[in-house]
Amino acid sequence: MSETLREIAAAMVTEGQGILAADESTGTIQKRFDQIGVENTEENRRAYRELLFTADEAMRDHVSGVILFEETLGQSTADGRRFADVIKAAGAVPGIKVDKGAKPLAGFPGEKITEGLDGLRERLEAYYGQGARFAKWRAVIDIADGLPTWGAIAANAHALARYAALCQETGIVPIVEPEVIMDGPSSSHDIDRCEEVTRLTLNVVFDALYEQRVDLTGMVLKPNMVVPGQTGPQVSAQEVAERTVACLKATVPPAVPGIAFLSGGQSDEAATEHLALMTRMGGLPWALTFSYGRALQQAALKAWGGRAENVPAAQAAFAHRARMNGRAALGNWRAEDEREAA
Ligand code: 5MM
Repeated sequence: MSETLREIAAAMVTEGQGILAADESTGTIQKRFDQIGVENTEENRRAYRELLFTADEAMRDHVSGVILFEETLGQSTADGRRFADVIKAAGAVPGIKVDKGAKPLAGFPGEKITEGLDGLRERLEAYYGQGARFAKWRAVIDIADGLPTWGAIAANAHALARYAALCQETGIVPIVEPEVIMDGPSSSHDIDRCEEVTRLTLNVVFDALYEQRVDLTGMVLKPNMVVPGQTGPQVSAQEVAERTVACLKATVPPAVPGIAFLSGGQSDEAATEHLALMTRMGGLPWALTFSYGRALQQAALKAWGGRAENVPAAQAAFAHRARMNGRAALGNWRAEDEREAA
């Protein structure tokens, strides 16, 4: 029996579990490897991803899905097991980043458009054949003086909606990720500005999804939280949680089964605490969980440092963050839990 979009989406937001965003493109993983002095070779990328996907406790108990980069979907463990099969065996859903990255938007200085729609139908069919059951497309919305413009938001929303419709046609659940950036070139904005831009962006995105006939019950939203810019005036974790939930309630239809947040450059612990405070509020129409890249991987990358003998320590660091975020998704996380041995 083939899985329906609703079944896949429900599995992606299984209670107490979340999504590992391991879909760094070759350029982004370069930046991560530079921080730990590891050469960005295909074999090092493969070995690092193997470390994550074979971390038993984290994968089995706390990870509902993994977003892969195209190269990674075609890779295997050192002993020859395809990564998509390893992820499935752990009870998680394999997914694939299908956008081709954010490029300068013609006519809109300082703004970007995410590309990758040409040939997407054929690529999705091939990814399905390789085992992917969900996909991800990220739109980048920067805040700066006079930005974003409505034109750039609308162009990105249209692309997100066209991508989502193509995914659903192929039996693949789209993760729709409109990211209002907190750590871009100009990051001194306050939380009010982030809230205003996030609300506008989500409204325009859901309009576009409706226009393109996307089935909201067969998708997952991956938004930013409502936070101040990295160098802007900071606020309490409780305020971030309350304003994020208020913003989502005002913009995200209850038909959407789940919301899986990106971490966006927040510290590991802040990303966990914000999620815990939101889930603890309760009474929300959608499941809330994480789809973190940096906030799940930073500690593991550092512990690994590119050395085979550090794999157990790196897997323990990943398991710790996955456990903390799993608890946060249930609303059970407490700050003192962070002291548990990794
Ligand atoms: C893991 O990073 C993803 C890939 O980024 P590039 O396409 O720029 O290489 C990224 O899309 C990620 O899935 C989201 O931004 C969420 O990651 P964070 O680190 O913000 O939680």
